[in-house]
Amino acid sequence: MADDILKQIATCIERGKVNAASPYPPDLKGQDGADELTRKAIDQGVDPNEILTKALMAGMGEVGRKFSENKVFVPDLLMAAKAMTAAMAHMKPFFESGKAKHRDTFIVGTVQGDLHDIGKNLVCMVMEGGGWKVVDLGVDVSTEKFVEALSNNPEAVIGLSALLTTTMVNMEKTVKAIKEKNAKTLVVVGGAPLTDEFAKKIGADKYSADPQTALDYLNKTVAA
Ligand code: B1M
Repeated sequence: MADDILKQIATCIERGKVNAASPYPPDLKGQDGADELTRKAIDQGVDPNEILTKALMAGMGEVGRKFSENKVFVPDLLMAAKAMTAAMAHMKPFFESGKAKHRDTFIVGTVQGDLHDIGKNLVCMVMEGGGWKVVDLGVDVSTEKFVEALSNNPEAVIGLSALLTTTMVNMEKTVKAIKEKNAKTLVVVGGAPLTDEFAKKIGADKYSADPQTALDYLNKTVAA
């Protein structure tokens, strides 16, 4: 039962079926989309972590794989992202359910040249759920913008996200500028093409493969 709905959601993400009202893709016209099915799954008591990994991320992984094989194209990725965003709106209260008092400020953004924000938005939800005050600078964030945000919140920690091999290199300049501003500011980096080795090489304090690792690291490292 749970597996069925998870598969249906994954298909909606992969095919970019946002909601029942959406006419795209034509062969799914009139059927429930990622929006309604995610709501239904939550109402049926399916574990939100399973919805995230087995449906949302699985569907996104599939569309990404097909994109690599030239079987789908940028507009398909955009529709998949729209469907994922609609589904994630239902997940927000779950991730925020552990909301506690604000521990500290977490400034986060996707680095310059990079427009991918779904992973970064998940990081925001998990950090907020962990009691952090999140300052989300959005996508395509310049080094100067990160440094300016740090000037306004000198005690904050910083999170940088990148999804492209061509933009992960922009992280190095940003980490350097942050550390020049304040050598003690913690910088966590994440995103699909990154590695632990890369994070060390550019002087970041932590590579985090997923949002929970970032939260656990910061909770442990920054005194409450
Ligand atoms: Co693009 N894209 N994309 N894309 N896209 C990828 C990343 C790609 C791998 C697809 C592929 O080829 N298979 C490829 C990158 C190749 C590379 O560099 N190695 C790619 C490309 C090439 C491009 C364009 C260049 C395509 C073009 O125009 N020809 C273009 C670039 C635009 C730009 O940024 N300047 C482009 C555009 C887009 C869209 C705008 C259409 C859309 C993004 C919409 C949006 O984000 N609002 C899009 C999408 C959807 C994807 C895929 C399919 C999905 C990304 C995603 O949201 N994943 C992606 C292929 C894939 O990943 N399978 C792909 C789900 C998300 C939950 O995972 O973001 O990895 P992820 O986040 C994870 C972790 O990485 C981690 O936590 C999250 C949860 O576990 N994490 C952090 C992320 N940031 C973190 C920060 C942290 C900690 C953890 O601490 C601070």
